[in-house]
Amino acid sequence: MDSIHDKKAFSSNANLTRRQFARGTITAAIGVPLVFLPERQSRGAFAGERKPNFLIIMSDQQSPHVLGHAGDRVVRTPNLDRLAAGGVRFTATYCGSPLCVPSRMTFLTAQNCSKIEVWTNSCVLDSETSTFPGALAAAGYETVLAGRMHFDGPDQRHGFTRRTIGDVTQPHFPAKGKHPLLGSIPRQTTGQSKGAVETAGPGRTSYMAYDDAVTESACKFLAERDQQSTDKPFALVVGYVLPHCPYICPPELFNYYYSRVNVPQLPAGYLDKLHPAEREDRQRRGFDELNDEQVHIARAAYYGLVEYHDRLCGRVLDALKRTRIADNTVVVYTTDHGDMAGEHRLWTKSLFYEASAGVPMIWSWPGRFRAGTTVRRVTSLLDIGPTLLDLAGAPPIKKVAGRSLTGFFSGNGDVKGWLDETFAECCGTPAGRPSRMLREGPWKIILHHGCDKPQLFNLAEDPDEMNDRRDDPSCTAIRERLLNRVREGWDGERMAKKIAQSKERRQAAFEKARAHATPIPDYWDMPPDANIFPMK
Ligand SMILES: [Ca+2]
Repeated sequence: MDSIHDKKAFSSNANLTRRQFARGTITAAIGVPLVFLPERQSRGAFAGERKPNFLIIMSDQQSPHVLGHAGDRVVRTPNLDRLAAGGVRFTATYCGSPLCVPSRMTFLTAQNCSKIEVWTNSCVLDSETSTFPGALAAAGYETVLAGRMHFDGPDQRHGFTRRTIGDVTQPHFPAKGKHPLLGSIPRQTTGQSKGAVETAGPGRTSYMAYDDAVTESACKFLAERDQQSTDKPFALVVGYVLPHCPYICPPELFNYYYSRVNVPQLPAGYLDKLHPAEREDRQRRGFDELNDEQVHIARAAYYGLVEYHDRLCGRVLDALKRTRIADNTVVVYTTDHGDMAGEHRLWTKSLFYEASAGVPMIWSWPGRFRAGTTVRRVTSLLDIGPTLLDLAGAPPIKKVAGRSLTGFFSGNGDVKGWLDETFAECCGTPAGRPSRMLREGPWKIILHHGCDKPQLFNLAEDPDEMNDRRDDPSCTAIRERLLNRVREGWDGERMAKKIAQSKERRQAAFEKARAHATPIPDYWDMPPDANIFPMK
């Protein structure tokens, strides 16, 4: 590990004065001057002579728990661990919705689902809504998308000035029949029910082929950018589809993890005490019908996919390191939402448990951001856009829910007066109920439309969220206060109506597009033989 990024190097410097830090006069053992910036939280706090480039890696369905630096002792993620050790890691970051399209559109716009009216994978983001790629482009950035963003509808850019490779998701995805990218692998392996777990194990899928191609495309962009003499900064988003299910991974990785992963078990009586909305959801998705061996196989495959993904991230990070622009490039790693991956004996997403609604978030700018910092404050994927605009010294997008994180990147890694609060919304499964989550301090409250009582967890006392306090008499006051807060400005009935309307509109649009054989823009061509399953 590079000693400048070593946590120990910082702890041994803990007694140095603020003035010494601010002057940047301390020299690390390897002779590289450490640059410490004074604590500033204003716009453009890190603005220098040159605007920084941005490399944002966004995976799909990466559990915030299944990462070496998050404490998982089984998974091998050396590349992301190295990025975290050299940067600022956030441990309480949430997505705006634990489902692909709404999460990504809230990420791009820094606005909550109800504000942009995107709650499901059939809701289309209005092209007139401001996005951070659009705002960066207006500020002089080349905004480039290498890979997936799961845009629905005809606008496949939303502020990106170009795409280096098409998307893996077809905007005109057929409503029924075979998955266009998975050959003979059942379509439900990409879904959110027990079918995603029943077909799992060693093999290869087009999702791996896609991420290989995305990696190549991103590395090529960085190498080409290194050769160009231009002052125009870039913001490159590398959009991966892994470790999204199918829970199918290469045999060598599957075998490695099959002999190492555990099979989570539920405490006795747990299912009897479930909140009615969760009982309904579990029954509909059929997760409790899965046996231990099915859980074991899918978990091993998920771990294998995470390692496969980490290797690809390593290739992109190494490609950046080889360039002359690395020292002026901010790197961000995150995902659109997590995966329960067997925790609570649940799978995939559309749940507000930490493994599904929580996301990893790492920020790195060697020599500028304080390395080895862990931030435990409550933050959101919606904060990424405002932070990038702040670092770019660009005008912020007005009236957004996201907040700039730049104050966390220097000083002691804390921001005085930061409000530990974030909201998320969901209606992500067929026949799912509209629901809204509020995380406030140690508390998480989940309001399910049509149910009398919310779910309530205290994450400080119960980090695994096994003890719903909805009926706990000692929590009456906090429950009522949070219930009022989570109800504020939110209408589950209206949300359900709008979602139904969006489905009808989407169906009509797709029928029209198919009838006219409209070419699909920005779509990736799958190579032959991309799917092999099962595989020895
Ligand atoms: Ca997703």
